[in-house]
Amino acid sequence: MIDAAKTSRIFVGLTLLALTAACDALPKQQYLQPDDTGGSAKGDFGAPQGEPIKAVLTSPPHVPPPTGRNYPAKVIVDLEVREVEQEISEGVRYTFWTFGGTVPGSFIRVRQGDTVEFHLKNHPSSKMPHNIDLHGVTGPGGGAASSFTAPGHASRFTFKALNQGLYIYHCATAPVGMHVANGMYGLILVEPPEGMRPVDREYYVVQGDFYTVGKYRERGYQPFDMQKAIDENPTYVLFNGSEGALVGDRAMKANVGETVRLYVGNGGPNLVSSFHVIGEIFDKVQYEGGTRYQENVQTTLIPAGGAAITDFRLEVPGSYVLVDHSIFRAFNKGALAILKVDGPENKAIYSGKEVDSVYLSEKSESLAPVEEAAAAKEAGTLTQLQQIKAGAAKYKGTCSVCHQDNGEGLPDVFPPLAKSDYLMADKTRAIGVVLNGLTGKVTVNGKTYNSVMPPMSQLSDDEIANILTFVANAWGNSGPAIGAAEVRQVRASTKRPEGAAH
Ligand code: HEC
Ligand SMILES: [Cu+2]
Repeated sequence: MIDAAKTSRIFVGLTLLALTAACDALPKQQYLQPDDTGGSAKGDFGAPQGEPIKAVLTSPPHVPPPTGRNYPAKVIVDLEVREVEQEISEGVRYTFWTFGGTVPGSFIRVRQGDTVEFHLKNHPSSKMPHNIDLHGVTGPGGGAASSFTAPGHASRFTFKALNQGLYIYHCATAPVGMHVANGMYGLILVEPPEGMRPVDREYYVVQGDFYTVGKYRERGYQPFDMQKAIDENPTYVLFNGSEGALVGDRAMKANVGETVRLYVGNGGPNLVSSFHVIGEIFDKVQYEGGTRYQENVQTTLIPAGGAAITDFRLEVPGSYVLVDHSIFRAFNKGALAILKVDGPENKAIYSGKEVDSVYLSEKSESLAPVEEAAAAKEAGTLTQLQQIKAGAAKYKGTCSVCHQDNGEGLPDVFPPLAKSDYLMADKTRAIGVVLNGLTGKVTVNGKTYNSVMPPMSQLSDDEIANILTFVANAWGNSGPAIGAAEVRQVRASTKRPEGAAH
């Protein structure tokens, strides 16, 4: 008796036999079409020529210059692993494990066909052994096995960069997830033999997800949280390893009329990125870091351990916001960066209003006042003026979307905070409004509103204290400072509506 499984096995076998026969009949060249960029079979241009070249490595967001070569060379890459304590968010310290002292690690740029002699050093102050797996390497482990390096040691391995493209590299030492989560990734570009299409500016951005024991923006030193990492529940989702990496004074810059290329990676360890630039359309995207490009793309998906090359021309000045369009990550976990474009307006293309404060929130401004207030609080010297300044920075984009920049609100919809009798009458009640929201009829300065203010309890006690101190002393208001302890007390003694943050 022949059962169904057996029949299908025989069928598959026969089909494979037929296919194999067909393949054998094809001439070899048909495997690689004339316009084929080749893959590994075409990437070997023979032995390295000339003197060995030391690779130029750059820290993010900078990209090394083009190799400018038309022959394969021996390229020496010197990369040092360092474990460093740095800021992940204002006032939040985290121990990053890095390739070259930065997250992402140094950008490496070589040409297809180059022979890369890779030197990996691990700084003597490191606590952990590390290695490197480059996705651009052809060979088991991508270099990982040959590059295991204990603290204070160095290792060396060599590979030929056979495939062109943009590749992630990362540490692959156990526990691998933890090494990657601590920032151990970067990009290596293997240029096509003819070089990249020329553009005016190139930048280097890598997304990563981070897991801390404390909540988002909880201050002080924060250790890595293994359980959150296993649960894929990040505290932060960031471009270039820090909330402040690419905003304010550190925003990327360009001018109207220029073409910009972003080499974008996703280090993971867990999330995939819906990479988007608010206010721009990618003219070209080499999706997945590969050879072909797609045109006119709004959002490109970048897998964990993957990359993309996005090119676009800038027609209109202003601030363009890079986000992960899984949008809570942008507004509540930090996945936001800014490209600041200068130049003349072009009203025929865009009428000229600046990007919404909703998108930029406090990111467009310097967060210096917020940091200053936090430092003063820690030192026990916080003044009302410092709270007002910090609160002003946070009010923008948080409360101003409804109550407006001038505190006047909008007639019949949003009550005013400027000279509000309701606000100024009772500060405990005002704290409660921010924490728990407000619904139903409320009378402000003789006018009745019947609308809904959502709870804003996702803000920290410090943030609420500073915002309310600002609000109570702006636009003609004058009142006492409100302390974080008072906010904490109201948080503990009142109940938030269901679904609000704790
Ligand atoms: C999404 C819109 C929105 C946001 C954002 C918002 N509010 Fe409100 N707020 C309202 C509305 C609507 C009311 C009136 C609610 C009602 O009618 O019951 C209100 C009422 C108030 C009141 C009491 C009435 C008054 O005018 O004095 C205060 C105080 C207040 N908000 C402060 C804030 C502060 C501070 C923030 C930022 C942390 C903020 N709000 C953010 C919409 C908003
Ligand atoms: Cu490592």
